[in-house]
Amino acid sequence: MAGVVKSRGNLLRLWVLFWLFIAFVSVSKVEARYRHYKWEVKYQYKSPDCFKKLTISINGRSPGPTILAQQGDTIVVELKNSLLTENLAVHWHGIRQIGSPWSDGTEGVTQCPILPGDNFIYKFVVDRPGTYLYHAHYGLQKEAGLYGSIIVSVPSNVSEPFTYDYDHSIILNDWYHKSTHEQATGLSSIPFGWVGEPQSLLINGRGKFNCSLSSLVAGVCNALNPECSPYVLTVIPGKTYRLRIGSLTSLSAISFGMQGHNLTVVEADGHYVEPFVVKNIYIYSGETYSVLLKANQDSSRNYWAITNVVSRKPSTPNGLAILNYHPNHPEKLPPTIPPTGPLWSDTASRLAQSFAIKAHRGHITAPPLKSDRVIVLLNTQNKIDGFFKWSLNNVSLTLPHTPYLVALKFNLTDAFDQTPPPDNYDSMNYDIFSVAKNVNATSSNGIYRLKFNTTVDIILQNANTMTVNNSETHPWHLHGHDFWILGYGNGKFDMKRDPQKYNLLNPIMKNTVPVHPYGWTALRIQTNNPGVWLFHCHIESHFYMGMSVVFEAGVEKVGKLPSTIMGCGKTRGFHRP
Ligand SMILES: *[C@@H]1O[C@H](CO)[C@@H](O)[C@H](O)[C@H]1NC(C)=O
Ligand SMILES: *[C@@H]1O[C@H](CO)[C@@H](O)[C@H](O)[C@H]1NC(C)=O
Ligand SMILES: *[C@@H]1O[C@H](CO)[C@@H](O)[C@H](O)[C@H]1NC(C)=O
Ligand SMILES: *[C@@H]1O[C@H](CO)[C@@H](O)[C@H](O)[C@H]1NC(C)=O
Ligand SMILES: *[C@@H]1O[C@H](CO)[C@@H](O)[C@H](O)[C@H]1NC(C)=O
Ligand SMILES: *[C@@H]1O[C@H](CO)[C@@H](O)[C@H](O)[C@H]1NC(C)=O
Ligand SMILES: *[C@@H]1O[C@H](CO)[C@@H](O)[C@H](O)[C@H]1NC(C)=O
Ligand SMILES: *[C@@H]1O[C@H](CO)[C@@H](O)[C@H](O)[C@H]1NC(C)=O
Ligand SMILES: [Cu+2]
Repeated sequence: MAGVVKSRGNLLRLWVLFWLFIAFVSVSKVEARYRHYKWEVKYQYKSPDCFKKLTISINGRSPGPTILAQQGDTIVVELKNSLLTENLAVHWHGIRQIGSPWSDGTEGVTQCPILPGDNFIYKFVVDRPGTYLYHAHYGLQKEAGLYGSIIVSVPSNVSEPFTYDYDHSIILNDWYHKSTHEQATGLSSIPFGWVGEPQSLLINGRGKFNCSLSSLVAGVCNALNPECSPYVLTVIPGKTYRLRIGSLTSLSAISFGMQGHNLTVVEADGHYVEPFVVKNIYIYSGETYSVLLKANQDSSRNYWAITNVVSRKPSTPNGLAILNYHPNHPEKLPPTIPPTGPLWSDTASRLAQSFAIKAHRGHITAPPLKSDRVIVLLNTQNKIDGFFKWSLNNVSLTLPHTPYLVALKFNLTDAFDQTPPPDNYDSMNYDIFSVAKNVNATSSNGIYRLKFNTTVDIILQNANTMTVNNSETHPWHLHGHDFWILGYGNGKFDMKRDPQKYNLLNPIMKNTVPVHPYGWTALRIQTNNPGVWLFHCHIESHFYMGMSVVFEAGVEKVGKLPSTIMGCGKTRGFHRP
């Protein structure tokens, strides 16, 4: 009897302990703040601009789900590649991946591709608050619709240098009707097949293609499809909105504006900006901005939100959304025709806006005053064996089949060219204002090995393309780091004079920056994140055509690599689980 009572007591105690344990586990889970996502990636027919197209979706959606997290959280994304016939890799754009360089999601650099049918787990810490993005990083796959936003809020006891009532994310994109396969084939063929200008601009995955221009069979383009009704942003009169705007265009530099309203820029790529007011914000692929919008205009009507192409002569209609003042009907069209946006060729106003972006006075991270190494990268359009390419200092990057990160950790010296690309170009004899006398370049998969924990300046030098009187805007994106933007200028960078004009007082830090036509942009980075990191033009086709370099720093400090990133190229014999 006593034994029974005793064991009952034990049972009870066990029961209580069990629940205490469960309670403890769930509390500690909350404190550790793991955010789990299960994503299935597959093709689906979608009509984001009324034109039916095969689109890569995440859990049925494009743009994909927004990742909402708080600073310090660990994000775990369990990805299933259900594309059937295509590899996959997903990059977490703006997340530095400190301590997890194998989760950067860059095929050929930090991992082997995820094979059709396979699962892959990305796990990383979002160590800084701000507005970030994610997108596919395999071939031209981002263009097919695999993209979305990451929003990292500050801890509840931390305040930001501005206030607002509500938060909205707006993701901008351009959209092509041709498949990525057709585009990639064109880009790597003789004769060359350029992708051309996009068919439409999307705001939160919605745009409008003029269906009467499509001579295709009925049902392919349907102007009344609810999937392509304009995105509606509803506001309450008198309130202030933080719009977290990100661009993941494949080609276009764009401007975004709200009819009749000003926008106050407060954040850029996760860094607080000394606020300034604009009518429209220029945004380059890979950039994010937070702007404050005050709903303080005549609230009896709705307004247009517009995006339009800049920098390239546009042939894409402007993207439109509706700014809806509650309680007007959300689909009530604004009473006026949409504004046109700034002129595409107004390079001066775009340069002026680049200059205006400075670190917030209360949030300045001082840059090192001197650098240990300067790398000048001349951006040129070239030919190699008759194929069109883009190059840096005459070298066009070809990604190796074996990821650099694995090759470097395992000393696989035959996995890529061990000769580093040059730190400069023949600036004395190269005329950046004309088509090069010899447009031929070379291709290589060699990389820049940077000394760990040093300061490196990168000068992006723009030039004329292979077309007379033409220089393009290139948005450069760095993985694994934010850089300080020390300056912009027109013409050829002067190694002696221009550094004297660097802004060392309040330079903004970013992860993506434009180099303007015929201009230069000077960046400073600290090589304090062990790993192998891409630095590339964020225009999909330019990257595909070799407009990229790779930086390695401190790879010997990288911890044990997960075997899930291996299995391809020279790591084929290495174990995959
Ligand atoms: C916020 O709280 C965390 C721990 O809860 C603490 O480490 C941090 O210092 C606090 N920050 C501020 C600005 O109070
Ligand atoms: C659509 O294209 C047709 C045919 O070119 C043209 O007549 C019409 O005005 C266009 N509609 C819009 C809204 O641009
Ligand atoms: C927008 O800013 C400009 C220049 O600062 C100012 O003249 C204009 O009145 C502002 N418009 C609104 C709607 O606040
Ligand atoms: C450039 O490359 C092409 C094709 O390989 C070759 O025919 C041509 O002679 C080269 N031009 C120069 C100036 O070297
Ligand atoms: C690779 O080479 C480095 C330096 O030569 C050495 O320290 C390291 O142990 C080697 N790693 C492997 C996996 O062989
Ligand atoms: C680029 O490389 C090609 C091929 O090696 C060479 O002919 C050409 O002169 C180089 N151009 C420049 C600007 O260095
Ligand atoms: C980086 O270098 C600085 C001095 O330049 C030193 O204080 C710091 O400890 C170094 N950090 C690492 C991780 O080596
Ligand atoms: C060069 O192109 C610009 C537009 O990008 C144009 O305004 C200018 O007139 C052109 N100059 C010449 C000499 O063709
Ligand atoms: Cu480019």
